[in-house]
Amino acid sequence: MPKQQMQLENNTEVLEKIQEPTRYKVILLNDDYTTQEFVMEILQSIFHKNLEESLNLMLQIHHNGKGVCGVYPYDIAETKAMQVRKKAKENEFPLRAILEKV
Ligand code: TYC
Repeated sequence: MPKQQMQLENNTEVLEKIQEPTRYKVILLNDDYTTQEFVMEILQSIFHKNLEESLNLMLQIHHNGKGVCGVYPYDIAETKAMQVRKKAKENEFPLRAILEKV
């Protein structure tokens, strides 16, 4: 194999090895039944937003239909989405959380 080509392949290999793991957006979807207070409580307790951030994000979701609550490695994103679903179920709200690849 010509030296240049080998060099190129080696660099490609190195570049692949140092890629950061894919991260995932946790997205909350709007609905007509979950209360605004409950969504704010979710944003504060699970996504560590302060009062102002949680109000702004909740209103953004309310008006635009969906909103990004945070970006995390897969396991953390999935855990947070599950925590949202569990709390929503316990409180009998239809609030939905989905993941989307960054
Ligand atoms: N639209 C809801 C209401 O007016 C509030 C809401 C906001 C629900 C964000 C879900 O992800 C959501 N009660």
